[in-house]
Amino acid sequence: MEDIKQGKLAKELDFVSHHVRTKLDEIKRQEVNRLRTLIKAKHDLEGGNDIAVDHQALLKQFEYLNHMNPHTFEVEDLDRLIKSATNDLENYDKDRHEEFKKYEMMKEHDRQEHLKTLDEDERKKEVDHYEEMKKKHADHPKVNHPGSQNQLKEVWEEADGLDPEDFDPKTFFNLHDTNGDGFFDEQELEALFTKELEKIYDPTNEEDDMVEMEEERLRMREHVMNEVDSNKDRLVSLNEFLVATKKKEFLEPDSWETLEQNQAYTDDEMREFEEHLALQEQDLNQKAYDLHKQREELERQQDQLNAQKIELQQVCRYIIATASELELQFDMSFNGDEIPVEHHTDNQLHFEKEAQLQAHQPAAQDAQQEHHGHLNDDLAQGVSQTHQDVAQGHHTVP
Ligand SMILES: [Ca+2]
Ligand SMILES: [Ca+2]
Repeated sequence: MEDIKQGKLAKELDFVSHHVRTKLDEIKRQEVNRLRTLIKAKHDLEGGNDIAVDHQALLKQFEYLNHMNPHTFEVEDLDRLIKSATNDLENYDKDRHEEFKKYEMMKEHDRQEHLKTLDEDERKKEVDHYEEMKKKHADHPKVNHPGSQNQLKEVWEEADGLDPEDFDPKTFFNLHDTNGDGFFDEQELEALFTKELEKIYDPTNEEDDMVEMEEERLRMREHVMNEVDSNKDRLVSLNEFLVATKKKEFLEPDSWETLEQNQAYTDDEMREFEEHLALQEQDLNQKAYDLHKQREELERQQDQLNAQKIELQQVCRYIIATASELELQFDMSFNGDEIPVEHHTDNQLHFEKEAQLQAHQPAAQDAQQEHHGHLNDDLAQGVSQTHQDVAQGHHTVP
C-alpha cells in the first residue's frame, strides 16, 4: 500500500485522465466538424442563393435525426442542431477544466506525500527549490491580452512576417481562417495564442508544465470566444471579428492574468480531493485484505482436499487387499482340496464325462430301434463304431 502513497496511484489516475483527454479531444474534433457543416448549411439557406442544401447528405451526417422530414429541414432545424452541438462543446470545456483541476490537486498531493518521506534537511531543500521554480516560472515577458490588437499585431508581425504598420483586420482574418470557411473556429483561434504561450512555457524547463500551457490556451480561447462571438454559435464570423476590432477592449485592453497567478483549486476542493483519495486507498486496502483472506481460504480448502485424497488412497488400497484375500478364501472353500487344478482342466474333465454319457445313450437307443429289421452283426458293428468315435473324440478334445 506504500506504493500508492509514493505516487503509483497518481500515475494510474494520470493514465486514466490521459485516456479521457484523448477521448475528449476526439469528441471535440467531431463536434467542431459537425458545427462547421451546420453553419455552412444555415448560411446557404439564409443566403437564399441557388446552392440547394443537400438535405439527404446532411441527414446522413446526423443519423439520429432520421425522424425529421427532410423536406421541412429548415433554418430552425439547423438552429436546434447548432444549439446541441454548441452545448456539447461547452460541456467539453467544462470537463477539461475539471480534469485540469484534478491534475493540479494530484500534483500538489504527490508533492506533499514526497515531502513526508524526507528528513528535515532534505525537506527544506526541496521546499526552497519548489519556491524557486515557482518564481522562475512566473518570471516571463508581458503576455498580451488574448484577442487584443497588440496580441494580433504580434502574430501578424512575428508569425506572418508582415509590417505592423500595415495591420488590417480583414486580411488578418482571411490569413488565419485556415480552412477558408469564413469563420474562426476554436482550433483556429487557439492557434493564434501560440506566440503568447511561448513567452511563458518552454518544454525544456523543469518549471514549465505543458499541461498547464494547454489549460492557458483553453482559457484564452474561451475568453476571446466570449468577447467576440456575439450570436453564441461558437464560431467567429468575419463580421463578428470586425465589430470586435472596433471595441475599446480591443484597442486598450486590460492586462491578462495568467494561470499561475491564481490557484486552480480552492482549499475546500483540495480537502475534498484528499478525502476522496483516502477513501480510494481505504477501498484498495480493503480489497487487498479480502483477496488475502480468499487466498487463505483457498489454501485451507486445498489442504483439506489433499488430506481427503490421501485418505481415499488408503481406503482403496485396503479394499484391494481385502478383495484379493476374500477371493482366495472363496476359491479355497468352493473347490476344496479335491481338484487342486485350474478351471481349464476342470472343464475338460466335465466335457469328457458328458461326451462319454452322450455317446453311450444314442447307441443304446439305436440298438432298440434296429432290433426288428437289422442283423445282430450290424448292431454289434454300430456299437463298436460308436465306441471308436468316442475314443477318437476323447483324444481330440482340446
Ligand atoms: Ca475557419
Ligand atoms: Ca458567431
